[in-house]
Amino acid sequence: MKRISLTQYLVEQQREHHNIPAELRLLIEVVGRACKTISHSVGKGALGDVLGALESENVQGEVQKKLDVISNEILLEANEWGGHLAAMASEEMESIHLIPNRYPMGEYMLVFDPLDGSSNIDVNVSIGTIFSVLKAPDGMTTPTEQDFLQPGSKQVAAGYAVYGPQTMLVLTTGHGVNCFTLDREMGSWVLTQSNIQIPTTTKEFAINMSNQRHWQPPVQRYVSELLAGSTGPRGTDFNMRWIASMVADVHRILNRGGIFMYPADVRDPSKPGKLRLMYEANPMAFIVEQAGGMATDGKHRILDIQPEKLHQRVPVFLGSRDEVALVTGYHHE
Ligand code: AHM
Ligand code: MG
Repeated sequence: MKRISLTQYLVEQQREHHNIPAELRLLIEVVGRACKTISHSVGKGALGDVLGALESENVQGEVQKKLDVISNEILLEANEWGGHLAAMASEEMESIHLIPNRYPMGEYMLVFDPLDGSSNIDVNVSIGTIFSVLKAPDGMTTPTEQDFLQPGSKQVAAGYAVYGPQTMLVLTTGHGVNCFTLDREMGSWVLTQSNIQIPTTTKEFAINMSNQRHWQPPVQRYVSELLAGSTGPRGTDFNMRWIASMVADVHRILNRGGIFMYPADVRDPSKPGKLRLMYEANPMAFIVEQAGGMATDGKHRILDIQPEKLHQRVPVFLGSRDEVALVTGYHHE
C-alpha cells in the first residue's frame, strides 16, 4: 500500500485543487500534531497521572477532568506561535484566547472541544478532540467573541481525532471527508479512508434513552416507532448504540450509517439540549454533510444557525439522510 501522510495529502490538495491555502495547511498540521500529543497523554492513563478530576469547574459548571485541562493546554500552546491564528475559543474556557503579542497574528480562528466524552476518560472508553476553523472577519484588528459568532456554513475546515483502539483523525476542508490513522511507531498520520460516504438509510440509532421521559413529542414519536420494530409502523427492527462520546458515535455513523440524537429537554427551557453549537454541533454537522449525511436541530439545518453566544447549546440530529429527514419532518408537523 502506498502511504500518503497528512502532510502529503494537504500539499497535494493545495497544489492540485488550490483549495487549501498554505496558512490553513499549517494550521491543520499543527492541530494534528497537538492531537498526537493528546493521544499520547490519553494512552498513559494512570501511569501518567492524568486521570481523575480537578477541583475546578469549567464555564458550564461541569467538573473538569485532569485530561480536559491538559488537552486544552496542549492545543493552546501548539497553536499560539505558528502565525496562522488570530484567536482561539475552547469549550473549557469562558472567553476567547488571544494570541500573545510576541507572535504574529494570522487570519484564522480555531474553535475546539479539547477532550470530548469526559464521562469516558477514566473508564478507558473512546474519547476525542473536535475542532472547527473559521476565517477572521475582514478588517478585524483585535478579535472579540462577536467575531466567532459565524454560522457553521462559514467553517473552512473541521475535524476530530478519536482516541480509541486506534487513534484516527477525520478531516474536511469542504471537499469530502478523509480519515488518517496514527502510525504510533512513526508518529505520522497516514491516509486510510478517502471520501467517506454515510449510507443514506440505516437500521441503527443512538440516543441516551434514560432521558426519554423528558423528550418532546416529535422525538417520543420517532423513537417509539423505531422501538416498535418489525411489527410497528416502520416494519423493520432497529438496533441501538450509545457510547456517550460524540466522536465515537459519529465515527461509527460515518463508517456504517446511523442516526445520532441529543434532543432538547422539556425540563429546562434555558438548556436546549446538551451539546454545544460551536464546539460540537457545527464541526460534526460540517463533516456529516460533507459525507453525504444530514444534520439538523430538529427544525433547521445546523450549519445555518446564527450563533448568539460562544457556549450556546443546541439539539442535535445527525447522520444517515433518510432518518434525519424523517425526524426533522416530525418536528414540522
Ligand atoms: P462533554 O463535552 O462534557 O464530554 O459532553 C459531551 C458528551 C458527548 O460526547 C456525548 O454525546 C454526550 O456528552 C453524552 O451525554 P450523556 O452523558 O448525557 O449520555
Ligand atoms: Mg464535548
